[in-house]
Amino acid sequence: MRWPRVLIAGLVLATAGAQAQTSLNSPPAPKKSARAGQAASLPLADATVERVLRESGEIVLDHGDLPNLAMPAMTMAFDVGNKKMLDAVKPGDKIRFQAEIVKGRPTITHLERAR
Ligand SMILES: [Cu+2]
Repeated sequence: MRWPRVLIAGLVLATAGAQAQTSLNSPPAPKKSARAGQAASLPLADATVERVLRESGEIVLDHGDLPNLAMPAMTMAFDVGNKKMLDAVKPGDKIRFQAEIVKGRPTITHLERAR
């Protein structure tokens, strides 16, 4: 037996209507919260990536002054606050970053490419 065309059209319209209703009623996407706490106010420091040490989860940076850590410019290894940072950079990359002491170790808490 064939479905009457009118019935099929009605079902399609009803389904489309339900979807439209759903999207109209869905709440707006939550706004991204502002970066919390101290990190937001730390200045970005300049650095060049020297090495990426995947085994130990560290990045060696030739970095400029880090006033918040009372550190002059030097080359040293930092822990990463997020393992994805290890994939985001390679030796020779110029970056801007923030570092803080986390669990007693200097740790990159923010990292972005230098423009
Ligand atoms: Cu240092």
